[in-house]
Amino acid sequence: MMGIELIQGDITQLKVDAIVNAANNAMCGGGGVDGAIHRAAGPELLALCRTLGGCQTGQAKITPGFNLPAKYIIHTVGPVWYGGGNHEAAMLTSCYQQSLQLAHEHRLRHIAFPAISCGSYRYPIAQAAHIAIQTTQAWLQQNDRDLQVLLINFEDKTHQQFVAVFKELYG
Ligand code: AR6
Repeated sequence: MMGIELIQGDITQLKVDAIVNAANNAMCGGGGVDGAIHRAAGPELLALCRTLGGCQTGQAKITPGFNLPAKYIIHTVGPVWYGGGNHEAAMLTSCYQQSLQLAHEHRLRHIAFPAISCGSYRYPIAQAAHIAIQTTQAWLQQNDRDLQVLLINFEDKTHQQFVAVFKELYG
């Protein structure tokens, strides 16, 4: 499938144009992938994030990558899963679209997403995988056929769930 690759690994190690961070509204760091990115990027990241006024759920903001191998970090805030009746799907879709749009505006060619909302925010993995894959696919087709997108999962189990959804969608 055009421009999308599913891999297992640690997003902080990737030498891509941008990695996406599953941040929170305050943008002041946290646990999970957010904590790992802040540790690897170094304290300058937190100092800059504190000046950005936070980030609304479904929105995205870009910063340099500081000490990371990646040039930029695109911070997006996924929805907390409250059962699905609270606009969770629309907000998760928006996270992917806004992050891809920012990458496009900065003329980036290669970006990587973690499984946004799939940890502390409890989004069901298979449903999140559908949104990640279908939203990215549709966005690339309509807006930027040269952008390469990695969907990276830290844990093998969630990676396998993403692979299963990809096969279900595209064979
Ligand atoms: N590389 C790739 N994926 C990772 C890594 C890594 N180094 N570390 C964890 N993951 P989470 P959320 C996976 O909880 O659900 C934070 O405290 C992890 O296995 O990081 O959007 C923020 O500050 C899971 O599949 O993000 C927010 O408060 C996925 O990344 C809140 O958690 C997302 O899990 C955001 O929750």
